[in-house]
Amino acid sequence: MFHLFRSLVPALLVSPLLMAADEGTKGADLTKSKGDTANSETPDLKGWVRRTDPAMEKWRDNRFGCFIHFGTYSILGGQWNGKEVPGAAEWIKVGGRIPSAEYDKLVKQFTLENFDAKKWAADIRRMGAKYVIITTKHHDGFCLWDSKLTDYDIGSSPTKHAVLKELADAVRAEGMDMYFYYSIIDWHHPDYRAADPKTPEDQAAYARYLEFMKGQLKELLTDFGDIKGLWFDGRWDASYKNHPDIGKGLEAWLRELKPGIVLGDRVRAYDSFADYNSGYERKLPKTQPLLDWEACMTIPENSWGYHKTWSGVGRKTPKTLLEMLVRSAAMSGNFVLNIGPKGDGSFNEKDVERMEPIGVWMKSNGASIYGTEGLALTLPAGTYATRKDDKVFIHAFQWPETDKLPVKGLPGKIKSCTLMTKDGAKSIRFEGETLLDLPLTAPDVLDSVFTLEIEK
Ligand code: H79
Repeated sequence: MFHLFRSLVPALLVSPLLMAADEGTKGADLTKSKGDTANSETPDLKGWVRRTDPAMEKWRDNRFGCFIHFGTYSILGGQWNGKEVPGAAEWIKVGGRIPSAEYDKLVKQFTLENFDAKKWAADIRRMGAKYVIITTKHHDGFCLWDSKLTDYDIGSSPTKHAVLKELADAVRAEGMDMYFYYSIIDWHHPDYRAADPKTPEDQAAYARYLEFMKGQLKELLTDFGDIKGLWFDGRWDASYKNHPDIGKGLEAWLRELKPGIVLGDRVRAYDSFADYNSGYERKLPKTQPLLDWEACMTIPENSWGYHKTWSGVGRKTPKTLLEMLVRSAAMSGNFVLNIGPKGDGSFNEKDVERMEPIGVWMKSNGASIYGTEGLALTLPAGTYATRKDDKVFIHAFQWPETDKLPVKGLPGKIKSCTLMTKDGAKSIRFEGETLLDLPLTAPDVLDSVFTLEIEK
């Protein structure tokens, strides 16, 4: 069923009807967007050098981030003319073949009567995330801040809220780091080109677009306080991908503008990595990559923006999402969970139902995630290991079927072992590398964590 859906959607997108429907996207050939694919799982690091400065160490220590997809598409919630549009809700302009004249009217409906940046930040902090990445501009080109370089922005909407400014301040007030997502693709800007520009006119237009983009990025890094990094998207169009010097030049310019900035490798054109591999979209690596990496994950199968109904494959459970976070930490990577707030500015209850239990777990077990790295042990299925200093954390998503748990390959002898329960950490007996006399049932319905202190 799902595979059928997947093969149908691109077919729908190459329809000549779509091409004819939208005059406003001349330069941006919407059918050409193939999406990003992870760059690695290859031992070829392409000259990548591991950063060890404090900004990058902080990025690593954070381990858990929250992505927010928010824009005028959030008003539609995946529906157009009363019908669910197949595909991701933030792609609805394409999937629903909505003409620009219609789509652009959404700006006037962006009232955000229920937006509260402090509540967003507090809820995200309670989930246990240490950093937030928000879509400042997605492929549709709508800007979530009042940019001097375009009127296709929140400044033209009825809302009083300065969403980015309010959110960046609230996120920092909650002790989290603020990151900005920015799409290189722009379905709205007349100078954007998806195809490799060949004529002098197209080349001049695309050069103007790149300057526009730099101007916008400068606003984003200047007017919103300390922004820790940028998360680029949309590097796959030929105009960008075929000219790796553009990305490299942009990156050098950004590093000069903001020393210490953390940049995912989507700023580059697949030819090499920036600070980390950000290509793991809706998937995790199979084995631990050799370089820093981050996975980003949706709750529905494939929608980042708010989706009212989503009749495709169901939404992931808190346990599935938490297991992805733990598996990421166990492979020394970061995990970013996406939420899609509603057009009125309130959170989607379906997202909150997942954020809350993850937050409860993180509150008791955060030490087994933050600042940890992966550790390759021989463990039963559904069991993973992270480590920090002299502590090893064993995560049991699947509770052992006997009262013993063998833990093979520890870096030293076990000095002590505890198991986190509702009444706090309980001491666990062990012999050599085997944990003994385990309770009959898992103390935590999501992930029960053993903390092993290892002799140095
Ligand atoms: O912002 C999120 C996505 O919208 C963006 N990257 C993440 C972080 C992204 N852009 N493109 N892609 C992901 C991959 C392309 C998917 C597509 Fe489709 C398949 C475009 C057309 C067919 C999914 C299904 C989106 C629309 C229909």
